[in-house]
Amino acid sequence: MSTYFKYFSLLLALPLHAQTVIHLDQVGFYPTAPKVAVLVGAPAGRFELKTADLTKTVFTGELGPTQTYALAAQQTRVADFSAFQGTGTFVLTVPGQGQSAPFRIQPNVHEGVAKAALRGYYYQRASTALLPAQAGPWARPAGHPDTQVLVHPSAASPARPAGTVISAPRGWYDAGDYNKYVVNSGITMGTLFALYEDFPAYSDQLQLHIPESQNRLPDLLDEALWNLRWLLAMQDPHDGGVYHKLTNASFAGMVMPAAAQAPRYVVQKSTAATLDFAAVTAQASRIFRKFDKQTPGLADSCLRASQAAWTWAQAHPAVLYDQDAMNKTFQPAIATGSYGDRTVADEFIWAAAELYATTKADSYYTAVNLYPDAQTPLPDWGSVRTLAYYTLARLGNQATPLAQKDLPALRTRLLAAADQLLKGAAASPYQTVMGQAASDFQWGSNARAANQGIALVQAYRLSGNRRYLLAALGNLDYLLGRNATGYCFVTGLGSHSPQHPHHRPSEADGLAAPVPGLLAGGPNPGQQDHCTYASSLPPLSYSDSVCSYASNEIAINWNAPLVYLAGALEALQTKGGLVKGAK
Ligand code: 9MR
Ligand code: 9MR
Repeated sequence: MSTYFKYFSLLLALPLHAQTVIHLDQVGFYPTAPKVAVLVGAPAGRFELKTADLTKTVFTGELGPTQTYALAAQQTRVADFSAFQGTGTFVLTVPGQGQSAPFRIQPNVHEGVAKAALRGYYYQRASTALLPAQAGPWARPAGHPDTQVLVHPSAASPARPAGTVISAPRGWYDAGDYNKYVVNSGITMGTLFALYEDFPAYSDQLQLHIPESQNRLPDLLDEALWNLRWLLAMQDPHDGGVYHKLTNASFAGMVMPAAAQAPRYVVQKSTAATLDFAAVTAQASRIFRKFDKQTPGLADSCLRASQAAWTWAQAHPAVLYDQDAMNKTFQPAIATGSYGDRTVADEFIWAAAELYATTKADSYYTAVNLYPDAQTPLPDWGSVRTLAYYTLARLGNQATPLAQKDLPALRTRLLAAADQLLKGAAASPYQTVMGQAASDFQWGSNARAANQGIALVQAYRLSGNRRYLLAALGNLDYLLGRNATGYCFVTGLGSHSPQHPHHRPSEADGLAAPVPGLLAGGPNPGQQDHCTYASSLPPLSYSDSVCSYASNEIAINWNAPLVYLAGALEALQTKGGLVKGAK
């Protein structure tokens, strides 16, 4: 098709009023939860909620006063239909402005989001074919067996000189690329395991329709096990240290996994990777302990691996991963993602806390200063301290007396952090915690929104105060469409979602629809990819193009907090009054 013709037919395909004028959670709403949509540039007037066939108006209201969202240079108005508590499929119409695509109001409305986002990991599996029975049209041959991985010269040790062949199959591809990074796997697994531990009953019943669905392990743990088995192979059994990543020397082309056959290496061990490994394997040990019959010996081997990693890290407390420096000394040069964390005090805190929670040995609790200052940084791949706090807070009276002494202060700290997030949110143009500060918009901003949501869920769990839960829901609404771009940022969900993520399989598989259940990185004014963007304003700096790895890649550490947030809201919907007297 000529470009001109493509453009012309696109114009014809556009409805008179583009749907994205009405920015709302395109998946839907819980019956007794707040329900708002945001309109950009609309005059004062009425809005109507109609049945999907447009025959019946079930609710009418007045648009709110105009507000200025300075960061996006938008004039906004809110359509608030919280008072409507019926269930079904509806559209929101604003006479003269347009109408939304159909969305649902019902209990369990975000169940499909939690499941799709978890199934996203299945599609990221390395070393296995995806079969049509589970993967549908996205079935594909196996790629990256990773049974013949070379020890890179940077990783050489007496027992494993450069060129030694090791086997480290399975795991999830990190993102749009095909490499496997321990640091980023750390926060990813930590977040998924946190969902499991915070909401075990909910997690146990999740059916994901993955190859292991018929076995006697919860599907969430089956999926996590795919990555855990790989992680365990990233530890050098001779000394307990953990390789920073398993990678190609440079990024593969935009090809399917099976076509990407360049040599694979494990590179230098690092303190950050080793501590993240220690934290995750400690978590895994206590979670899989319950499933000793299904996974014999796993809990024990995870704990041994964790302790060996911890010992290595204590002996090597500052081995940072500096790819540029490494490339000056060793060949081949490595050009893939670096995850080069420069401070590991937080990784020490996280590993110590997880080992403490698993063993209840006070020696781990006192091994490092768990509370070095008053901060509660929002988790990301390079900042994992607050993951420790979530774990310690969860222990409650399961903690030893030593740790229990600190729990009141920890509770105060986590609530204060959540209060900080809440500030100004309710009165803001989009009524969301996310997006009030320009600093919210960085590489992977959507994960920031989801991690804010987790912080708010944690505060709700500690206080029972519904305000926190509603703000967490607001951030989920943000991710699903109530944001300045009007995109539902999860592939395959909603009515206006990313079509061209920077994701090799989605680009190379010849299907129009991208692989489903993947969260795009989101608005990022850094625009490090130098692609074409419609705007450089922080909340609008998003480009749904395969070129845009800085705003439109997907990544395992971004999907995980989405899984947590959607899962937690589903698990809490009746307790938090999102659904009252559910039928
Ligand atoms: O595809 C790569 C993506 O996974 C990374 O996040 C990104 C930043 O490290 O880099 C991408 O690879 C690009 C490379 O950095 C520069 N040349 C173009 C590559 C993408 O097509
Ligand atoms: O998420 C990472 C982001 O914080 C960094 O700024 C960016 C550049 O180093 O890299 C991101 O991680 C990418 C990784 O390096 C390679 N796989 C894709 C990841 C997501 O873009």
